[in-house]
Amino acid sequence: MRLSLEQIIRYQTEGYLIVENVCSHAELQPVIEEIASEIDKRADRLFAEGKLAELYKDEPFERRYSLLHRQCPEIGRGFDIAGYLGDEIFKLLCNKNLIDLVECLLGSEISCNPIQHLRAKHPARGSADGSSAPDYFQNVPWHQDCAVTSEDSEASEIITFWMPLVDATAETGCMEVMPHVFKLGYLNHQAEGGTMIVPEKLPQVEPVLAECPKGSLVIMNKYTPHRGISNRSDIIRWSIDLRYHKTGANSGRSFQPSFPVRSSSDTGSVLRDPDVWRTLWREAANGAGRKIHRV
Ligand SMILES: O=C(O)CCC(=O)C(=O)O
Ligand SMILES: [Fe+2]
Repeated sequence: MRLSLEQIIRYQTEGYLIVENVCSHAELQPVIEEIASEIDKRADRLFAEGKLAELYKDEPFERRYSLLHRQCPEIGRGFDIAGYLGDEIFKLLCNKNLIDLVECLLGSEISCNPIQHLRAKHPARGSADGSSAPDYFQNVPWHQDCAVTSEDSEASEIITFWMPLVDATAETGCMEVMPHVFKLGYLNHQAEGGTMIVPEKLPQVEPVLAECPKGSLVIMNKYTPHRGISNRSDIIRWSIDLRYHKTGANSGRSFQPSFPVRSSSDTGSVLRDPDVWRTLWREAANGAGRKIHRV
């Protein structure tokens, strides 16, 4: 799969692009099953510890985790890509269709950036009991992804690929983006309220709703302001956000592992073994707790 010249021009002009049908539902299914089995493991452990009264085993992927999380927010502790390091998510990081698109924007020497997340945006309606995550975690405020990279990566092009595991719509809580604004470069951020552009610096630009069906992608420049809107549906808005940069460029997270996913000059350098990837993350664990915001 390739981006057309028109798509490349649109991305380079507007600072974001929605690309449909990148991964089939069949390709995403093993990733979903791996996440579901991680949830199952966590739930069984918390149940055995007496922290969960109900396991909701028959509830679907789109609902079960919220019901468990409402009973016991501890189920979400460390629940992220680097928190479970599964084979199927590793395969997705290296997915051919996805990397073909990355290649259209970055060329053929590509590394997977360690800034990568699995997000479960819970239905807003169920969270009134106050036991859920703070609002800014659920509805990510206006920010540029550059704000969570170190300053020495300013020269690096680090591109975000955001992929929902359910249809991301205005109702389920898709993203909103500000087109063209990346041209302003870095805007100051504050950590209070969740990493966000300082209110006085927020551009007065009409945002665009970035609705994105399951299997499709939102691609963003690291200076494109974006935010997540509230999930008004009754399902979880599951999504995965990944970033890629040119191999050799500063990743903005030098204390976490980047690894080559494509190379035309040295195909042997491409990391294909998830065990090696897991080892890299385990070795990086002592970097945990480092400052990841800039101002
Ligand atoms: O998933 C969201 O709502 C926000 C995600 C985001 O900010 C990102 O992927 O960079
Ligand atoms: Fe972001």
